[in-house]
Amino acid sequence: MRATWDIFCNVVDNYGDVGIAWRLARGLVREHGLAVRLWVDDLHAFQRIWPAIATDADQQSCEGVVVCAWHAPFATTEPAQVVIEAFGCTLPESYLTAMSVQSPPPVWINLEYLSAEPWVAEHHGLPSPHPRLSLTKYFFFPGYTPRTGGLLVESGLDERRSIFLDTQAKAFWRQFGLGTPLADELRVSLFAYENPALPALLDAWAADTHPVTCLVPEGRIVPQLAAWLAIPNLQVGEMHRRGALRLHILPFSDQDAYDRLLWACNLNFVRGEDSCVRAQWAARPLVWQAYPQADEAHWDKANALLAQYTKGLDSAAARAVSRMWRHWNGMPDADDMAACWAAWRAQQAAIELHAAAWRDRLILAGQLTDKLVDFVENKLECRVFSIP
Ligand code: TRH
Repeated sequence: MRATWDIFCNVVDNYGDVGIAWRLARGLVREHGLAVRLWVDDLHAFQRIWPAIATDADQQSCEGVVVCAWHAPFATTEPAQVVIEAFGCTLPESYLTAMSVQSPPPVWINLEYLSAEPWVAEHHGLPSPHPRLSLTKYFFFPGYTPRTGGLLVESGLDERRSIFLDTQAKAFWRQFGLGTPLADELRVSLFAYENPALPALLDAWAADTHPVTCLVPEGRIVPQLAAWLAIPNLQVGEMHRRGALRLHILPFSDQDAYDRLLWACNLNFVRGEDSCVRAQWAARPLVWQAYPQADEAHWDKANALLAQYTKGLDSAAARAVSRMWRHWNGMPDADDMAACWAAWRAQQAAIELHAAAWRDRLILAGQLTDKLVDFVENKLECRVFSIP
């Protein structure tokens, strides 16, 4: 019989937590045929990335996943055989107690945030016994190397991307009132947190010697764009020109449609965790804005990914990528944006080639869902053998 899985997701902020939990749940059902329940405490955030989600349903089935509203207090529920606590979200106390009286107890995993920092490989898979209950939680770390939990990616993604680029890109652009890109035009997607570097980037694009079309999914930076354009009340669907720059505000799309935007653009500005990974799978150049953290911990994360990402690039191109990422993340020793953009433009061809090579290298890290299922199956087997 297939094992049952419960995934718990608390939406702290933004869309990354639920975005990752949803991608994982879908993958476990589609590629491993597992019975998955996904508990989410903010169905409104969920609906933004997956509009088929009903915000008022306590339980609904979507893409083969049973989606449950996570309310407090938590109703009495029989735990699944495998419990995934996404990003240390803290399981409901009553559920935890119910886990502890099961025999054998569920396999309990804490799915951690993704980082390219070297310590991740050492911590991946480590156990942590519960201080009171007879339960052990295992830390599962996604990562960029084979010794980590790997990266979320579904089978067939690259084939779908190729088919899209060959046969569907034209229609994709048409939905936004855009034609096929001109030979010298740069199409850029921009998904970002508020960023003091943004006005100078927009200035650089407006002053570019070739057309730059910037596509911005509706979100946190729209007020900054409105201020730069001097247009109060900037709305979805609007397009504005400044010099070489054409700025389009797009509706926030579902996760799969966002992938298509990443595939279609020449350069993607991404943020947080999930969009960053998707941009890497898109095999296009990217500029990553790490989720801002206290004590600038996100700079370590950005530098760690940069160190890996720029391997294999010649020194001028590696420097152009680093300057751009570092400036975009507000690191103090970074150059000014006009110079960063000029350097990036000068190295664009090399950076584009590298993005495709990097995508091929990412595969070596392994598919997170496969690795997680193997890890869990191994624990389930050990558990069976250890029952007296
Ligand atoms: O929304 P985010 O900023 O999420 C962040 C990070 O995950 C961060 O690590 C976490 O600690 C913090 O939240 C609380 O960025 P991220 O991770 O890229 O998630 C965005 C999700 O939204 C991703 O699944 C892609 C999806 N998305 C759409 O579905 N449609 C869209 O139009 C866009 C722009 C994004």
